[in-house]
Amino acid sequence: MPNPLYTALCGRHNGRTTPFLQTDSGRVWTHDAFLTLAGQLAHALSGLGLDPGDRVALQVDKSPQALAVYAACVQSGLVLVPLNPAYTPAEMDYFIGNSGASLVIASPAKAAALAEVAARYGAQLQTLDADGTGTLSDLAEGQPVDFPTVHRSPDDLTAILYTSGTTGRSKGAMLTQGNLLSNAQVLVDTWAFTDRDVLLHALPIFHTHGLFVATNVTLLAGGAMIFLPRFDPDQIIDLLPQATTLMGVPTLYTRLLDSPRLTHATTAHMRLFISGSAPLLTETHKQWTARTGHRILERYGMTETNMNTSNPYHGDRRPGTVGLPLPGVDLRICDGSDVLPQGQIGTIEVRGPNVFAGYWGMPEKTAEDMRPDGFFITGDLGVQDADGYVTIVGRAKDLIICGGLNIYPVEVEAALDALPGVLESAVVGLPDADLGEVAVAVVVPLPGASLNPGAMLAELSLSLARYKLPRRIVIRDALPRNAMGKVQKA
Ligand code: MLC
Ligand code: AMP
Repeated sequence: MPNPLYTALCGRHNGRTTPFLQTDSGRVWTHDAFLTLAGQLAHALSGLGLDPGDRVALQVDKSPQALAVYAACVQSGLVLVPLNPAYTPAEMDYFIGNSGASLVIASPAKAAALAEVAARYGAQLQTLDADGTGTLSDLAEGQPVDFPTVHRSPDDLTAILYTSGTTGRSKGAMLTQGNLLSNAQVLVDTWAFTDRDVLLHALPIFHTHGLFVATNVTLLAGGAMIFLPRFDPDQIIDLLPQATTLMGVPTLYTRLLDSPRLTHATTAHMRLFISGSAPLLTETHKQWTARTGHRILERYGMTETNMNTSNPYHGDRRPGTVGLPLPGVDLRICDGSDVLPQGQIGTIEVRGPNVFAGYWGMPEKTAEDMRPDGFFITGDLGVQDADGYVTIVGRAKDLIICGGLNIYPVEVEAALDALPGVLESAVVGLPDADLGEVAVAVVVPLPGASLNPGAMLAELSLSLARYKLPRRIVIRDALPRNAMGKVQKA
């Protein structure tokens, strides 16, 4: 049955005994072994009564088995909803309820806390641990290895990825088969990936970067990944001689630069270093070149759009820019509904087969961000030079990107404001050499109230994932406001 994404990424690897995943324990999953597991998982999922189009919420630690759940969902037409293991049960409540997930796959350690949430929404619960064991694996074991691939068209949904809104609750970005496949094809060509590539994979697999960019590109090219549970600079440097490519957020590159072991010699086997998800400082780019002889290739993307621009593989990789619009991507710089002439700063808008199908169950939010002619308003501020290179100069959206993870001030402010004794708060991003930006909160107490930042953070951690917690809480009598009464975060 036609299923363009599964056919392109996986179908042709059946029976291939070439390495696909190598873990840090030394275990190697061949392409065939990976697809066998995915097929068995697809049988297990369909045995649970799941039908094509049903949502599967996946909140587990990174493992080859977790990645195989993704392949199983693609093959069986299920819609994957990958979620950060750092999310608290309170945050999960929203994602499970909003996505209408039929199944929640959780790590065993979280299963008890999530069972109640899953039950509230009528979802089933299965477990999958970092070592690949769990009730889901038990169900998959012994299943037939060939699963009849479910018919899908390019417009059918493959995944919903939640991206917090700058106002209101998180929005589920609906990504179709066509979005993911078109982008993977363009990236394989643009970055010259082949079946000889070995990608060092040290990113989480609940985001576009680690899940789609890294994995889809590798599967499509027929290459392999060294699949690491987390980022450890020393381990990466040990493994560089076995790899050809690395994809990372800027923090990975700055942490690698901190190691004296990063040299021309240790990176000699590498073909390409790619950075994205947050701004790579020109300084980092230059230091990297001086230390290794390699020019980091920076690209720009979003959950809603996959990858939009990239510096060229063969041409001039310009530090401080995110390169040129990818083939098939239309990009323009706008001020409101006016398209600005080249050289002027405005909001970046993009259109193309990479752009998502809208926000799950939120047609009005989709309409706010989508122009009638199909351009998506990214909320990033940029400028394009005469050669077409795009530079991102800021964000129109109130967003902090900390180590490649997004923190939405409005969400943290709402949690702070709900604490006893708090009148109001503002969360701002401050520059940070390691993480790019970190969140700092300025909090105004109610008259007569006395606030304890440590106790406030402990309280916040019950509802918010730890990476969203402000690094510092500063107590002030008032927030600076402009004549309109708007808080002056700058
Ligand atoms: C970890 N912590 C963070 C954090 N990462 N806090 C803020 N921001 C982060 N990014 C916190 C943890 O909660 C923990 O707190 C403490 O720091 C140490 O945790 P850790 O797990 O040891 O951290 P570390 O391994 O150092 O992780 C840092 C990191 C990681 C940079 C390697 O955050 C990471 O892998 N980031 C990549 C995210 C990513 O893939 N983004 C792509 C989005 S897709 P405590 O209190 O518990 O000690 C996208 C589109 C596109 O943007 O264009 O690609
Ligand atoms: P997310 O919502 O997690 O997909 O984050 C997308 C946002 O990350 C974009 O809208 C940009 O603000 C930012 N981003 C991604 N890549 C880059 C980059 N290379 N340079 C600067 N910002 C980036």
